[in-house]
Amino acid sequence: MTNRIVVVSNRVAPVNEGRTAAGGLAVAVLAALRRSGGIWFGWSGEVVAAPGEDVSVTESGRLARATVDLSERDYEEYYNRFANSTLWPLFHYRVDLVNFDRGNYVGYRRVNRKFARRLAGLLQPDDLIWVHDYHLIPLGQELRRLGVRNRLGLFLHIPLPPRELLATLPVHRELMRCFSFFDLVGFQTETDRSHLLDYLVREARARVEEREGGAVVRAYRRTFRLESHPIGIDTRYVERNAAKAESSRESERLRVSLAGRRLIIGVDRLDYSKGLPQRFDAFAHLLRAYPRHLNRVSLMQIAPPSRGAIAEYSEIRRTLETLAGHVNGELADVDWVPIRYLNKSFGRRTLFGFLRQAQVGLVTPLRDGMNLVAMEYLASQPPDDPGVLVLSRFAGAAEHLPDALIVNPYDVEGVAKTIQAALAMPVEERRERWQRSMQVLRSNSVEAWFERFVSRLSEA
Ligand code: ADQ
Repeated sequence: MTNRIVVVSNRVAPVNEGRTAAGGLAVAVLAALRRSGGIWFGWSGEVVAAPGEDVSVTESGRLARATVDLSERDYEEYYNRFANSTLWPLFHYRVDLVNFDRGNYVGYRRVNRKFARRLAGLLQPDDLIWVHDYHLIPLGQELRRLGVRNRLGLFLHIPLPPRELLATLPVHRELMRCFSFFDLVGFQTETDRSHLLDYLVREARARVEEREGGAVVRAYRRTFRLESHPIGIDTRYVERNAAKAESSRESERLRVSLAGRRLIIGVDRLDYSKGLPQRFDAFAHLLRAYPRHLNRVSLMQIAPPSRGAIAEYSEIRRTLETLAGHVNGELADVDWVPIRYLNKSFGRRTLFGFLRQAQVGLVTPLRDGMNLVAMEYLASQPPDDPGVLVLSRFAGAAEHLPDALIVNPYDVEGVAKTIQAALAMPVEERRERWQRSMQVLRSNSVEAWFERFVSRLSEA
């Protein structure tokens, strides 16, 4: 008999969203929960004046969606402040952007405690509980305090920085100890896993035994495992839909507007971790250093705004507007704009159609847990004439996709040169690199990732 799975994440995707709107992760979670039976627990996305103690449960077949609302204060302290203005920049190595305030940490702990209390009431003894991401690192400890003895797993979707950066957080000791209350902690890369191991050995005198598949750690009088489990995408779905989207109205509009010119594409949430100013600089450098590309190549950067309530996010938005304005003002022609900069979202299939048309996919974050767009770009390519992925060495994806052209996003001239190499690459080499990358993506789909983690958790 398989255990029931309880997935816990900050936000719960609507169950009936289906494949069109939901991302790969939501689709994989929903598919797996439908099979095994289970619960998806988390915040409803609603901020209300006085949230009750109740959990709102909607069932659909063997799957239940269980959500709680947040108060204005919880939302601010837990979500906007501690999770997104402290942990997010710190875990992306941006110590300069960290805003730490003890009151916000208290709010973060309070919301984790509330989540634990409400979740505990829904649990059965054999449930496997799988918690996702940096919003909920203390949830394991809070559940254990309530006497929950179930198997508990945590997967961190974002990077985990080196010990010396973690130590800048005034509450690092309390926070890092929280990892020990899970039976299994999963990371996107070996690098992230090694950073936590190093922290635990040096700061908490952990004893570590490396075994096949990961490390068994003894620290804080607990035993737990640290493993790397890179996430994937729904590869077949992307391949199929990118091919279909080729003839969509939106793809046609893009094709007509390009009038035979070549396309470089970037798709990211508007976030300072994604390296967008450096990317615009690199593209401008390409045009200046190789003027034959003037009026021949465009960069289309799609970047829908996110986390608008946080100052650093409005700032990066202003920086990019100014930068795109300068480059376009300097280099545009009557019938051509170098940078098409779009602050909006598109349906997933439409997006795959756009990715398919681009000869170069430019994925150059300064730091990224994995980066699914890199994978979606590859899976969207036409097999007989695939484009080239230019990928930052600081994206987790670089550890798994060595056949991309790997760049240092801080090296503007180097990135420009690599884009030039991508644009000039002969079709045979493009095909070979693409096929090798696709083997990785096909064997590690998001479904395979989900099943692997659950199976490791059930053995933990
Ligand atoms: P994100 O930081 O959100 O995810 P990413 O991995 O690139 O980054 O995923 C973004 C998803 O949103 C992709 O599926 C993409 O197609 C979609 N998307 C982006 N812009 C869009 C637009 N304009 N319109 C429609 N869809 C858009 C976090 C971590 C990553 C990690 C993932 C999964 O920061 O490092 O890869 O979780 O673990």
